[in-house]
Amino acid sequence: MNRPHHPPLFPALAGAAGLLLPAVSFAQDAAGSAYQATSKFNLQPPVSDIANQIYDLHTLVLIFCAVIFVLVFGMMFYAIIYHRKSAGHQPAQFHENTTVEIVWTVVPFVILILMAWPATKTVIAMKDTSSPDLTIKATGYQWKWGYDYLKGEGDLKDIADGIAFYSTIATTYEERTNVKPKAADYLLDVDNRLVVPVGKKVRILTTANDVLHAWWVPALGVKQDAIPGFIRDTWFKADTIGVFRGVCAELCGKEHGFMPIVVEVKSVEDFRAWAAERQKARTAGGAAAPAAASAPAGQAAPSAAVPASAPATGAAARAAAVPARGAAGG
Ligand SMILES: [Cu+2]
Repeated sequence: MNRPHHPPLFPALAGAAGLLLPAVSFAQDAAGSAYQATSKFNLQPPVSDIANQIYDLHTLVLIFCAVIFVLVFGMMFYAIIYHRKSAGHQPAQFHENTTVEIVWTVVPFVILILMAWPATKTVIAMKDTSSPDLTIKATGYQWKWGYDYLKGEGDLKDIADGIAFYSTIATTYEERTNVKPKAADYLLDVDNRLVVPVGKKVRILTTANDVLHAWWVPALGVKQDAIPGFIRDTWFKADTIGVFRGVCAELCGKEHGFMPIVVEVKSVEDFRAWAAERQKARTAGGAAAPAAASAPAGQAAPSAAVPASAPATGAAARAAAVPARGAAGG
């Protein structure tokens, strides 16, 4: 595993859970991907510093819970079995016992501090969206995501500025209803992936067009509500090239389960090439936008309808992206 940050806090435990997988399982783009290569009983392998911290916090707190569980239940069953009334034991009295009261106040307090200290550090780091290399707005719609690459700040601010598209589930209705066999990334595949560069700080602004949604990609350690009329932000810096999947994490209506998120992390050079290609298509498609918006029927129809309520510039930019959607989605 390519892990530029510190190793897992408890490698033996993580290893036992089957998490120390070879790097190849993270680099692969094809069916399966990292999402399915992982243990069903643990978190996804983290691919960002924040996700690493979240992983370690999870492990740390789980160990606290396990130790407390064993001690409390061990004590309880020991008392029930060996100090039972039928064996002739009288109950001990602890009323007004200052020592006991101090101990059962101080011990939980210390445990809480031991958990809160690292958790607070991580939460503060999660909220630090300053100095990004790239800024992307993610808008939640019932039921898809819209992405606008913004002219934010940093190295890459001009590269992708103005690129905008919808990202709609690629799983077909036939797959959902068992008419056709289910694809490998069932319910976790989209027509247009969010493409980002590796090792760069990507700031995601979240908002929504209708109801609450939430943009959640576990492997990147990102989860942020998308709220109509408000802008929230979050960030990630992907450690490895690959494809990472998430879902909308806020119950948002009947197709809440059908608006996945797919982030494709490319090398910086590949990202530049991708952005240049998109920019070319955008400028070339500008004049033809109205025709393109009305052309695709069937599956593409909802996206053609949505821009009516979106800002005019965004609508035009997305309309230009529609032909690419049609070609990719088939
Ligand atoms: Cu949603």
